[in-house]
Amino acid sequence: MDPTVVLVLCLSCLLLFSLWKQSHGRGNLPPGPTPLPVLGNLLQIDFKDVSKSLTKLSKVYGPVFTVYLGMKPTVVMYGYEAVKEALVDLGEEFSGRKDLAVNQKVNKGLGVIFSNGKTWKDTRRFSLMTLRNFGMGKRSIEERVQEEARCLMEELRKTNASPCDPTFILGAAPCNVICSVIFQSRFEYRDADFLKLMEKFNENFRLANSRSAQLFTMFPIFHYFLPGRRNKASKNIVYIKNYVLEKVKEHQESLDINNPRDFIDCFLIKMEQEKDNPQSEFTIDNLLVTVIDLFIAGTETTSTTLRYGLLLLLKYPEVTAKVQEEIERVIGRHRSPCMQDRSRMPYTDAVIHEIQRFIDLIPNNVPRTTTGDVKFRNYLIPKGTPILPSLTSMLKDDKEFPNPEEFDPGHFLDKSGNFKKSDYFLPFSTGKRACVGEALARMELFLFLTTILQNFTLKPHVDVKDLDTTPLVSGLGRVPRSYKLSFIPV
Ligand code: LZ1
Repeated sequence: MDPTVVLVLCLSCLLLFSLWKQSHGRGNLPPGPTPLPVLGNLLQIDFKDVSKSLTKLSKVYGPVFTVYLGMKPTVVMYGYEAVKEALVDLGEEFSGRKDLAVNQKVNKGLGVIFSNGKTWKDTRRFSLMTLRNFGMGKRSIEERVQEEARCLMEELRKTNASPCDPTFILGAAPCNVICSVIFQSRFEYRDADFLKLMEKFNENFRLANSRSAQLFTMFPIFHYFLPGRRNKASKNIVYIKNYVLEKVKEHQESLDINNPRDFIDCFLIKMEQEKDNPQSEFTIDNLLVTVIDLFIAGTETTSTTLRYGLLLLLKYPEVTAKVQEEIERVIGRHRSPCMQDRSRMPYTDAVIHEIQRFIDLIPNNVPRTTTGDVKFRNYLIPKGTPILPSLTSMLKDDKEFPNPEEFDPGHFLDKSGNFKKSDYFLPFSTGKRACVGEALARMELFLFLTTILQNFTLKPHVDVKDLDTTPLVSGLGRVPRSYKLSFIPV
């Protein structure tokens, strides 16, 4: 048969099949724009800013709607009520994780970010406990962050007040905190192993956050045509796994069950305790994936928030001056900031909340799925349906935060200048999948930013009005445009 005829026949079948699948809408899904065959609602979504497109759609279809990203329906929760009802009130039903296509081969369902079911539950509980400082030995997590903050300050001093792009150094500090928590000790910023490790993670982040990665997520079939990028990402993970495995072996040789030094020691002790349980989730394989997950979650996110935060502090020097005044008054110049200081620093606390609210780092959450068929409001959402709980919809809510597109620490202050909490402040999401690293991230943001502002004045290199604080939006996360600044010693 003529190959053209075969092709046309195949395409027609595919089209009919996708039409059939859509019209036989499994379950009773929420309303939404009519999907095209194969493409779904692709034409209604701007991939430079998915969350803005979802905002527009929510104005037409309400707080719960369905969009077809490709052939598959995804249910969007938009606004505080819908997100809370799903992620908290129906926490268990909405606690599934949708595997990002890039990861399937690599993590084999292990770890804490992309796992599900019992593996996820046991690994999550263990990671939360360990990161909360239960059993991580003598050195607290706070001390580790303070140590890193001091090294960061020394490194910034070495720039001699000359203009620099802060991306590398603000990436190295959070990465090193994770190293300190996992491997016991931090690295020198020029350490070859450390640089190699960072480079591998950075490259994978770029691959995962790219436009083509989003395309792959929607149309996994493209993987078979364009395997190059995925292989590159897998290679990087293999390198990291081998590195971590070497470290694990060193830890096994020097392990003292009564004195765990770090996350790996705690995990090895847990393995030992559960060695007679054939169902135990605590295996070397799971340790390797969990460690990688802590790096994935803990490095780029905190680093981007710090870099975006400094850009905002450059843009609003009057805000920065007030923070510095508060630091001077509460901490002074001669000791390192500590977490106890935060409760006496409402303005600084408000500024950090406002940075996180304004930048809206992960606008559509990390995609979830339903763990079973769920009745939600008047709809029936089938098991395994991808769910996007919009974090933008809460962080940019115009009743909770008047003028939500403006950077204004007043969003978190009452009339007398006390810190004002908001239920809508959920940059770490909420419910059973809420960020495991929230406490650690907030500690780093507070200690790093106060240490920097205690020791340096920030000087921009263009006119303040030319600093562009709108994001370069891409896939999962929002990234600021690049900029230069000088750190002038106080
Ligand atoms: C995550 C992040 C990024 C991707 C997946 C999980 N947790 C940041 N925190």
